Order: sequence, then C-alpha cells, then structure tokens
Amino acid sequence: MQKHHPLCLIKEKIVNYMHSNYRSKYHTPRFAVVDQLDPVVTLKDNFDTLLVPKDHPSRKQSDSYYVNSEYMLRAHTSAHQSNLMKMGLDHFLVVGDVYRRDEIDKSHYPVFHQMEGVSLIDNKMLSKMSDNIKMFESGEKTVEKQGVHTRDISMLCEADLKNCLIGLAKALFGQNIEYRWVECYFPFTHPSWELEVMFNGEWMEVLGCGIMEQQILHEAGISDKVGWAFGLGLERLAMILYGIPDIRLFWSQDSGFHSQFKDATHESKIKFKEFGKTPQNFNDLSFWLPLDRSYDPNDFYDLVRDQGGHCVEQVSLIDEFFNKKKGLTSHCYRIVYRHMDRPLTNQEVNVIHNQIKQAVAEQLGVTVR
Ligand code: FA5
Ligand code: MG
Repeated sequence: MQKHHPLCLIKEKIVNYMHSNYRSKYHTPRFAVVDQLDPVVTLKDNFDTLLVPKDHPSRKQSDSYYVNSEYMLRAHTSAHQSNLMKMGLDHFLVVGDVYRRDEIDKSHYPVFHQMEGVSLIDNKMLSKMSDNIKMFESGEKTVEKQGVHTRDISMLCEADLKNCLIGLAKALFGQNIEYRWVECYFPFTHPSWELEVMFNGEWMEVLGCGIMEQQILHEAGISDKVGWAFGLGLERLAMILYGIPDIRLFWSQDSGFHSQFKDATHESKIKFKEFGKTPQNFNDLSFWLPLDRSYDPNDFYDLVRDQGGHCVEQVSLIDEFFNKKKGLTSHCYRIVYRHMDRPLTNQEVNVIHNQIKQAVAEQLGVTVR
C-alpha cells in the first residue's frame, strides 16, 4: 500500500501487465484487482474450501498463525478464491499480506505478500481460443489431468496459464531470463507447477499455479467453466527485478533503502545498491533563500554532492516557511551521512557539514544556520 515501496512497484508492474494483455469486450481490463481484504480469514476458507486434507502439514499449529479454532491469519491469498467466485467474478487478482511460520533465510519471512490470479474460461471464451473442444468427460485422473476434464481442455488451460506467466516473467525480467517449470502438488489444483527463476546463481521459486480442482468451482456454484489459478510471491519477484539480496530489506525503515526507490514508478529501471551495514548520521541546516537570484533545491543538492561526495546518502527538505515581516522564505534540509563501506566519525561528518555550510554561504550568498 506504500507508494514507491518496491512491493508496491512490483504490484503495479504486474497489474499493468495483466491489464494491458487481457481486455474485455469493451476494452476494459478483464481482471478485477482486489487488494483490501482482511487478512483474518476462517480456517474453512484457508483450508477446507480449498480441499486441503485434515492431516496436511500446512494445518499444523507450527506452520500457521491461529487466532482461535475458527480464525487464522491467511497463509495464502488462495483463501479468497472461492468467495470471490461466488460473488460472480470470473477473472481477478487478489493482493495481500500473508502469514506463515516458516524457515528463516534470505528468501523466507513470516509475513510476505502474494498475488493470486484466477481466470475462469466459459464456452464462449473457449470457442474463441479453439474449435470444437469439449470441457468435460467422466474419465480417470492421470498425471496430466483431472478425471472430469478432457485432455484437450486441460492442455489448453495449461498452455494459457503458462503463457500468461512466462509472458509476465519476460515482461518483468527481460526476454533472456533463465527459468524452469517444476511439477508439484497443491490440494486445490491439478495438474500443478511451480516456476523457478535463476537469481544470483541459484534457482528461486517465485510462484505456484495449476488448473483449479473442478470440485472447488462446483462447490462455488459453477458448473460450466474451467479455471486456472496462480499465487505469486511478490517479495521474491521484487528481489529478482531490483536485485534486492535479502527479504528483510523490505521491512527496512532505513533511508538507505527507501531513497533508492524514492521517486520511482513501476516503469523505472532500478538496480538496488547495497548500502553498508554502517550506521547513519544526520545533520540539519537551514537558510533564508536568496532574494537576488532564483533558487531551486537542486542548486543545494548539487553543492552537497560536490562537498559530501559518497559520504552523503540522502538529503531532504524537512521544513519550509515564509516570514511575512522579512518577506523571506526559509528552507531546512536534513543531510543523512553514511559511507557505503565504513562508519564515519562524528568529526569527519562535522568537517563535511561545515564545508557544505561554507559552500552554500559563498555560492548562494546566504547566511546558513
Ligand atoms: C501457495 O501459497 C499457493 N496458494 C499458490 C497457488 C495459488 C497454487 C493458486 C496454485 C493455485 P506456495 O506455498 O508455494 O503456494 O507459495 C507461493 C509463493 O509464495 C512461493 O512460490 C514464494 O514465491 C512465496 N513464498 C512462500 N513462502 C514464503 C516465505 N516464507 N517468504 C516469502 N515468500 C514466500
Ligand atoms: Mg511452493
């Protein structure tokens, strides 16, 4: 929800991809975006509706966060699939925070964000995609398909789903990404896959997906459609896109992190630069703006860069006011000092800060406080 946060940027990028590639007949976006749902859900929605067996490991006390015997923090955005289908949505994206007790390493965190995508295909859409395909039969379940699905519809859905996701991966990471599909198991889809993308020399799993179990649609009151679904891990996609090496960084309050995304839109090309683990040091300065020349804060930023070089991590205008009596405007700036690879001493910071003050006084002709 936080504008310019890399998770918000990746969300916007994905929504943008889905909206530009999938249109309804009046050219409106086909996928509805739902991103304000309460993360407290029933165990029924998180597990039962999705056909998760009673003895499935994800139900253990040690794997999820329970409120009581009826409610829990959602462990995946799939918890909303059924309710949204019951409300009549055929194509939707659900974005939200999800909660799991999980391992701790650079790509796992107990709170993370997922985007669910669901697409239901009806006969009308089907007739546009292919000729003479039947959806249902009463056959056997095989590795390739559910018992009630024809082989044709299962293959068509698989191709449509994988196209969508590989198209997304290429839109995010470029045509040359290294990826692989891994067959896997989810109780709510069959067949099911996970997509892995090469990142810093290792395979990183970024999403799970599959053809929705027909029983889930059936129980939601839908008998004439088939569907596919995916669940994306937003942190991992953003890590790959921006080169963010550790998932904890998404929770950083440090301006060394946020300054790198400060003015970004989802179209900005950003490569994350590690900022040292060294502490920050900040110092404020203020002055009356010159009257005899035009002034732009960028003039000041330039001077700071000249004097402070790589010791300055961020500069922000923290206060601005107009003094009626004097007819003058005052700006107060905060300069955050931090060297990328060693801690700065107070003395060093003071020296640089004074040099900046002096340069401002000389070059802008103002008195600095
Ligand atoms: C699911 O959560 C399924 N609900 C996805 C799905 C949806 C499958 C619809 C089929 C149909 P999984 O547990 O694999 O699947 O998580 C999906 C993604 O969330 C993972 O690929 C990964 O990118 C991300 N993820 C999982 N656990 C964590 C974690 N602890 N920290 C950060 N990201 C995680
Ligand atoms: Mg997985």
